[in-house]
Formats: sequence, structure tokens, C-alpha cells
Amino acid sequence: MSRAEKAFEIAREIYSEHGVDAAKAIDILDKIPISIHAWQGDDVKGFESTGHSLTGGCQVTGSYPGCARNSEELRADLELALKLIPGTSRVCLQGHEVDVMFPGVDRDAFTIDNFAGWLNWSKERGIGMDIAPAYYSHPKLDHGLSLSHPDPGIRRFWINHGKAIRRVAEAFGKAQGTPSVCNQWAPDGFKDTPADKLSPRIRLKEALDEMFADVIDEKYELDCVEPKLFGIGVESYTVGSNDFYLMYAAKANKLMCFDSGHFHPTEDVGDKISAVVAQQGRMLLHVSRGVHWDSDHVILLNDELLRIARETVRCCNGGTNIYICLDYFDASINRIAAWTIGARNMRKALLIALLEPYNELVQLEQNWDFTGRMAHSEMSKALPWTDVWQFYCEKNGMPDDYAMMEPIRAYEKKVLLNRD
Ligand code: RNT
Ligand code: ZN
Repeated sequence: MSRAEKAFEIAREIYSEHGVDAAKAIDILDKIPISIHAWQGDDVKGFESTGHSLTGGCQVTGSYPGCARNSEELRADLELALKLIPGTSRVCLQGHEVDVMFPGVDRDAFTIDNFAGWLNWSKERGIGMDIAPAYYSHPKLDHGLSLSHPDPGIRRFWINHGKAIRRVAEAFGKAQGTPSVCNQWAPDGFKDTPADKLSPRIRLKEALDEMFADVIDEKYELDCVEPKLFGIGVESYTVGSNDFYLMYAAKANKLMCFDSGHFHPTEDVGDKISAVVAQQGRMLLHVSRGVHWDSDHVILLNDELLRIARETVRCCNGGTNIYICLDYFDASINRIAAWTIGARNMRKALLIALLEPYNELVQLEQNWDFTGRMAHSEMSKALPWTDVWQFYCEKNGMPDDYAMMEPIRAYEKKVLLNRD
């Protein structure tokens, strides 16, 4: 018996005293998909080779060497990260992280052919692909507006981009046998408060209606909508606000997406999950970490992440129907480490949530014993989840947290430092 197995046996015993089946928890954990956001690897630059810089109120800071310069390099980098992230991983793309460009074909006319390398790779590796249109970093994002622009020509371009990426998602979905999650986030907004707040929102609503008028089977593609509070240079008014999209998602029966960087720092995204799930039964999470603003820092195993994971597990029957995608980008540290540390933290948080003695807590609550509930919830923080995690990693043939950096350092030396 390995040390991890021995420790797990003891931990399992302790958990079973609290009515928790630790072996079952890791079985469930292993199957919860986490979509790894490709854009951590290329600093959200995309591969259109048009030289457009990142716009739309987002910013990647740092200049760590080794940023992926094309889709092939990005896939190679992802492969190492995926070898170090236990459990079911998917990969999510932005709509400009194309594999190839064709002369004269802009974003409004992209097809699955522009993503051929991704399609082949995902088929070979058995990886599920998700994708989101990119309504930013392009000259047609004019005066900060895309789908809500007053000029019908500009609006048309972006509606067609949305339609095009939904079809790309459909093609991924058909190939992989699971729906490709297609998330709509548009940066539209203003630095200062506009006189007319209504018209852009009406135009956004109409643009979305038109884009979604193409009916695509949810077996292949799932539409989501993502609100935001503000971006850099877009501080006073965001067309696609939380209230806008809550209503839109409810009416159009689309999945709501909560990005944990998109709310006021004192708002609790964990608390919002049950509000949406009670109405719609399903949603998408973009897991990020905002520091003072939507800074997209690598997610840490902190209270916010634990609250999100807990509600994910409690609201949705072991995580099904709550789709999880990571969404952060840090260019000041090794990008593969950024993927791996963040994704492992997400999975750890889910494990901690799965191991919580939930039934005990609910029972105390139902008996109106709030003192007992507090005592128990504090006590559960000291249960030996780390032993279960170690065992889970070993069982999956994954290095533990201490050994994880070694292959990343080796790859950095061999590959990343040789890119300019
Ligand atoms: C932007 C949104 C969006 C991201 C892009 C890359 O604030 O979070 O979901 O995909 O930033
Ligand atoms: Zn997001």
C-alpha cells in the first residue's frame, strides 16, 4: 500500500463517521468537466495574424516568456497542462484563436475549416471543445460597440460572427458527442454615462434575437450569455449588464453565465448560483479572480472559490447542468503553471465541497439548531480532504502538487524559453 492509499483509508473512515462516502466523492469529482480556457496560453491574442491588440476593456499584464504564437504551439502547451490536471478536462476557445486563416475571410464568415487543427486534435485526444465569439480586438468594435452599434452594417458584421461561431460550436458538438458550450460576451459600453441608455440595449436584444434565430440542436451546441459590470475604459455603462442578461436568458431560455470577476467585489457569486438554478436548472460559470477590478488573476483556493464550488455541488446534483469554464489570464508567470494551478484549485474546491458533511448540516438546520450548524461547518474545515486529494492524484497517475512543477520547468527550458 502506498502512503497515499494508507492515508486515504484513514480519511475515508473519518469521513464515513460523518456520513460521507469519500470514494464516491472522487468518482463524482472525476466526471465533472472543467473547460480549460485556451486564452491563458496566448494572452488572448488569437491567431488571425492581423496584429490587432486586445481591446474591449480587457487587459493581460506581464511579459513572461513563452506565449504561444500559433495554434500548434498552443495545443502543445495545453497538452502538458492536461497531463497535469486530473479529471475530465475540456478546452474552450475564443473565436479568434483560429487554426488557419483564408484570404478574404473575416470573422463574420469563419467556419469549422478555420478551426480544422483544433477539430482533428480534439478528435484524436477525445477532448470536448467549447468556443465563444470574439467581439473585441477588431476594428469593427467601433466606439466600444459591437452588437449594439447604431450602424446596421457594423451590427450585421458582428451578428454574422456570432452566427458563424455558433455553427463552429455545432460542428464541434457533432464530432465529440457532447454539446459545445458557446458563450456570448460582448464588451459594449461607455466610459461615461450615456444620455440614452435604452437604445443600445434594445439593439443588443434584437441582435441576439437574430443571432439565435438559427435553430441549433442543444445536443450539439448550448447558448450562454455573460454579463459584466464594467471593463477598463468602459466604467460607467455596460450594455449587457447583469439585469439585462438575467431577463434575456429567462425569456430566450439560454444559459446564464456568471463570471466571478464581473461583479462588485462584495457581491457573492456563490450566492447567485441558486437564484438562477431555481429558475432555469442550469447555467455556465466563468471562474476567475478579480483583484480590485476584473483583473483575471489565476484562481486560488480561497473562500470565494470554495463558495462557488459548494453551491455548484449543492445546487446541481454533483455538478451536472452547471458548466464550468476557467477564465483568467496571467502573463507574469509561466502560463502552463497558471493553467495547472488554477484548474487543480477548481477541482480541489469541488472535492472539498463533495466531502462536506452536507446532510449533517441540513439536519441541524432543519432542527433550527443554528449553533450546531455553525459548530459543524467550522469543524468540517479540519476534515482530512488533503489525504483524499493526494490519493485521487495518485489514482489518476498524476503528480502531486509538489511534483507538478518539475515537468513544467523542464518544458519551459526546452520549449518556452526558445520562443521570442
Ligand atoms: C470578458 C469575459 C470573457 C472572456 C474574455 C477573454 O470580460 O470574461 O468571458 O472570455 O475576457
Ligand atoms: Zn468571462
